[in-house]
Amino acid sequence: MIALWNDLAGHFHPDSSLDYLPQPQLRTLQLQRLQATVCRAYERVELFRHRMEERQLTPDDIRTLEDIALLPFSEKSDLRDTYPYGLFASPMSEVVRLHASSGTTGKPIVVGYTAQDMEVWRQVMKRTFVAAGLHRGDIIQNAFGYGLFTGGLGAHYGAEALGATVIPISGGNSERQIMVLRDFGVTAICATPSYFVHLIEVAEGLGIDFRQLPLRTGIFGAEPWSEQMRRYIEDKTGIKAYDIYGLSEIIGPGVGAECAHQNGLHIFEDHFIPEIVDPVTGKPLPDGEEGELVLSTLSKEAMPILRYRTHDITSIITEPCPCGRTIRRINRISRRSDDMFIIRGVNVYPSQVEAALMRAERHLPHYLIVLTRRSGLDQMEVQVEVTREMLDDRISELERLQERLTKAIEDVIGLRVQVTLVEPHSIARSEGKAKRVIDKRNL
Ligand code: DLL
Repeated sequence: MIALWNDLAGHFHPDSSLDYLPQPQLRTLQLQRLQATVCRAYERVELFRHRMEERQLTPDDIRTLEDIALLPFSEKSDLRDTYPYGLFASPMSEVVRLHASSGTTGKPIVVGYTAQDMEVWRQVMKRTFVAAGLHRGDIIQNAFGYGLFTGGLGAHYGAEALGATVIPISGGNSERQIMVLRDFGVTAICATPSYFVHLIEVAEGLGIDFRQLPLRTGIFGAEPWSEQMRRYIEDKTGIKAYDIYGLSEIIGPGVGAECAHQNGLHIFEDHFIPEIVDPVTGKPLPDGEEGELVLSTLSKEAMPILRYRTHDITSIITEPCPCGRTIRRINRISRRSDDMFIIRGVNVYPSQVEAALMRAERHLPHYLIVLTRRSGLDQMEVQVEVTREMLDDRISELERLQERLTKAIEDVIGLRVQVTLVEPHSIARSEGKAKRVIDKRNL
């Protein structure tokens, strides 16, 4: 079986033609790779072998793609419990790269890559850039953080594979970012959407208009952002803003990406199998239904992952994309199942609040949700930054704005919450993933 693995692994196509493989061929390739991955995980990773044995499964039971549903799930806690290298299927002598993701609690999770995994990563990131219309000759400012976070180096290697010029600026130092954007003839930028919104503001402060620059494409991901936020970015800057998706456990960025139609993210299905399951029962849901995304890797050597519960909520789009890519799409990930908080019995997701706010007032992208508890009752406050010009408005206009935002949120979540208008720049900006919720209820 390992021989089959090596044989398959040796035949990665170095271009993006795999995006257009006829479906039957794609499914055959997926099945071969799934079978090889299951073998590798079973033979080399104790946790997967043990879980399969518990279900009296052997790799030979995976005969069709549908049989994937027989396999056990894996979770972030599995990576924590086996920290640091317990899920590795390759000896350290073959692992050429490590990344880690800190998460919110406790130990980080550690992920590893062989040289072959690095090549796959380069290729899926190259395909990500191609899908967004980038090519050799583009000058890409890579403002994803470099380091243990997968965003910076993942995008870097993909940009090089594309043959573009990459500027490895990483996140932060915003004024220098704007200088580089202006002076280096940058045509595309990679960043978290929240950091790019911050850069728009810094540029405005410096009197620089993005529309006057060669910049035409933004590659944004690593955190949820709404369609309204995309519109804000595109309107303000005249660029096209593309959504890209990925997670460290699976490879980093490069799991899925939008094409020119900006209508869902194509999953690189020759390397990853997406499933949608009910977040509570774990039962597979039919295509088109919303649920939790579960991903399996098909070609990872160092850390093959079977049926990983991402906690990201989305659905599979079944209609073919007008771009002609045969790899299927998922809808934008607007929320995570574990993002949800409950206020007075109502389930609320931060992304609902963002969408409501920006629908009501499209030029106020800086907000923060603060949860507190008063006399045993949960309270939710939404702080929204107003612009300098608004500060000159009459009080009554600010009151009207506040009421409009309150109503917009109420319409979406069904609860009247406190909306507080706050001064420009009073909400902390992030260089990476934005923190949208501060929960003070258990302090
Ligand atoms: O955020 C990898 C990445 C880097 C993706 C750069 C895109 C661009 P992690 O730090 O492990 O990896 O975080 C993964 O971030 O499970 C989602 O909850 C969230 N996420 C990533 N991309 C998106 C997106 C990187 N486009 C977690 N929309 C994932 C919404 C996203 N959420």
